Amino acid sequence: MKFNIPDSHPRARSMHIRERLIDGFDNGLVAKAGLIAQGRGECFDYLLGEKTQPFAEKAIEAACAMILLAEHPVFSLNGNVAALCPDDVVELSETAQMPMEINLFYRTKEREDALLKHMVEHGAKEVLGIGDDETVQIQELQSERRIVSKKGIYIADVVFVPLEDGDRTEALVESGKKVITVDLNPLSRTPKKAQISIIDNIIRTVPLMTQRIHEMKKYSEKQLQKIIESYDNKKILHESLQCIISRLKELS
Ligand code: PTJ
Repeated sequence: MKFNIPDSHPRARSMHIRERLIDGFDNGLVAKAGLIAQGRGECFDYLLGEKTQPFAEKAIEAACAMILLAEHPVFSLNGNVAALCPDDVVELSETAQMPMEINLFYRTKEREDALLKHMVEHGAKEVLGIGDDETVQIQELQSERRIVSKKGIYIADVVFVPLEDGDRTEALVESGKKVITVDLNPLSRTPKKAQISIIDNIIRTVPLMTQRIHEMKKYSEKQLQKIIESYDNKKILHESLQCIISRLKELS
């Protein structure tokens, strides 16, 4: 059932975003746990002021440099991200020449089929990890996320894994890959394990990354390298927590 959210509602934007997840769940894209994950994310977004903060901008710049320097960057896509911003995902994947691969924690054939259909409807030309695409298993991992594409995550040197669980991030890092994540919760295990953690809402991050990739394509390899070398993920996580602390102080 569709509910009318008046534009005058002070939380209209957030509620419209929430509706995308609910529609995604009704259409078989989003896992039940995905609705819970969104609620958790919303809470941290409140604390972060619902805007892209300077520490997230720095992480976005480093992430774009890493993707531009990568030989095989891959965008690992789950149900929440596909439901929240499919057009932006397709645009980023094309701009960065970073193929997308569907990789689900709550993996079912029905969800895979629904996600493939959804992404194709939103302009995706190729989606790895499902259908006829050949897959293999990552040894370090127990969950359903261990099944990866031979043309995608398996050979990737850089994997972009927004809204991820800590185990797989750890497994990917252990297998020698560089991991970039997006997570609103700086206390979560994933941002602690990833090499680059963008503490921001995926809805805001993906279009910003496309914009930065366009700009940074003009940079030399040396410039991109320098950006990565001067990036410190621990400092970024520290700054994000400081931001939450000062906002709470201000609000109280
Ligand atoms: O589609 P599947 O089967 O692969 O499952 C996807 C979910 C998200 C359900 C699964 O990966 C999961 O359970 O994830 P977690 O462990 O709940 O972690 C999700 C993280 O994403 C949490 O730390 C949330 O705070 C964060 N998050 C939620 N919504 C957003 C977000 N981060 C950025 N932008 C959001 N919109």
